Amino acid sequence: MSLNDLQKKAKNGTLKVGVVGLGYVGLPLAVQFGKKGIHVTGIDVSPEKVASINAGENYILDVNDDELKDLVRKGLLTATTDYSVIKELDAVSICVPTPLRKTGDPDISYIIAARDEILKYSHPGLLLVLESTTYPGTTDEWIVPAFEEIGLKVGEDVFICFSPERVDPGNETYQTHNTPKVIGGATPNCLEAAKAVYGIFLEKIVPVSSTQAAELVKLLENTFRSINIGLVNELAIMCHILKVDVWEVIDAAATKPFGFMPFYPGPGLGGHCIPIDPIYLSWKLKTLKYRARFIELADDINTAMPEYVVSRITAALNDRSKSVKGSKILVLGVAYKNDIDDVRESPSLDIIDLLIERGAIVVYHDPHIASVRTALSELSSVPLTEDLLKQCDAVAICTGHKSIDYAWLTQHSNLIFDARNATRKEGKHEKIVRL
Ligand code: SAJ
Repeated sequence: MSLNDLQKKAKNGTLKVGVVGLGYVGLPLAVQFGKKGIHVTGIDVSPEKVASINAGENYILDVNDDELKDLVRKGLLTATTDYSVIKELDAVSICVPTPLRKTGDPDISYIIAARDEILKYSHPGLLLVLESTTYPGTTDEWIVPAFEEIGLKVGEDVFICFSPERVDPGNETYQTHNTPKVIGGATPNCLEAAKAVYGIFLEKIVPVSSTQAAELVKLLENTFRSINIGLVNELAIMCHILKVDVWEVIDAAATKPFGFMPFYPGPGLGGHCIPIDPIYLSWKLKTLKYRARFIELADDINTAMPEYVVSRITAALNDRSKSVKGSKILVLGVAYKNDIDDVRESPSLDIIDLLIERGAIVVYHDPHIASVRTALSELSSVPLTEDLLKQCDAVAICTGHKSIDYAWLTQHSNLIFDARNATRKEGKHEKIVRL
């Protein structure tokens, strides 16, 4: 099938699309195609995910339960663990994880595994779009040559692109269909193929000149966040030394209507994007004999924040003639950011272990997370009651969930270390020490 045929199928709605990886990126993407009347097959290694989808049961926050049920009922959305369906598909998007290895190096094994399965069932006319965040060169070095090697000419027989996912879980304003989508093609024809297919549901496509540019766009977006968060985390440390309120300083700076964007200090960097994506970039440059110093410095500062927060909690207890050792400390909030139920890379988990190492009796409460496993403990969320607060020598606010009543918390706590300025409405208070 030629580019022209693919474009025609995209136009007349007879296109058949596949999405590999049915997580917080892949499932919303699949649903967007289905909602436009395109038959979409989800492919995942998890039989549980596949069974859930085929039963019309949703498991992703940003997907509407009834929409998914309706698409499955109409036969527009099906799921399978069997990659051979790709023989029947015109386009496939890869939305698999790209974590770091224990060594701190990029782990693109999920991309390679998906690629190898897709290769088995590839055919002329197939469009392949990699969405997983990865270092510049991944598509050109690991995907394109593999298809050329089996005799499929990229840009003529098959079309290969990179298009970074820009899913912000829980964001009610910007979702998959109305977030501008950057796309870079291995060749101009590849880009045209992806524009035709993604243009079915996307409001805005941002074409760039290469797959490397598209890969780098995403890394810039998240490195920008990591470095600015590192800056304000170091500002918090400097403000403490200067005895200035860092939260007041940032809020006042944020009144500048141009040339400034507020970021806020915290207990460290969590999530599966911001702590990881910049390292993909610095690792790639290291292989090219360049040291990305900004990225490394921000990573040093951000990863040292849990230790810094524990040192501040220790000092606050000490000022009240208490030691961490033997103190009962409530960690309030273990999710990696406010009002979500995700603990991946959460700095709260490091803070729990650092306090345990110093002999504290640690409990946690998080309305969104029933239980957590850290390196040193397995804990369940305890009910947040007046009694509990009375028994705790300190409360460490590590995530500022909106559902908590911070006035009530202040009233009944002995000491609060607030790493998120969640108690801002309480103003200066003898029980509250802030980052
Ligand atoms: N954080 C701070 N201070 C800040 C902002 C964030 O300490 O000023 C911390 C958060 O508490 C969290 C970590 O950084 O632990 C990451 O927070 P995030 O707001 O960047 O949220 P993420 O990790 O969910 O990032 C995602 C990213 N989306 C994609 O990669 C597609 C990111 O690009 C988005 O900008 C971000 O959501 C968003 O804006 O919510």
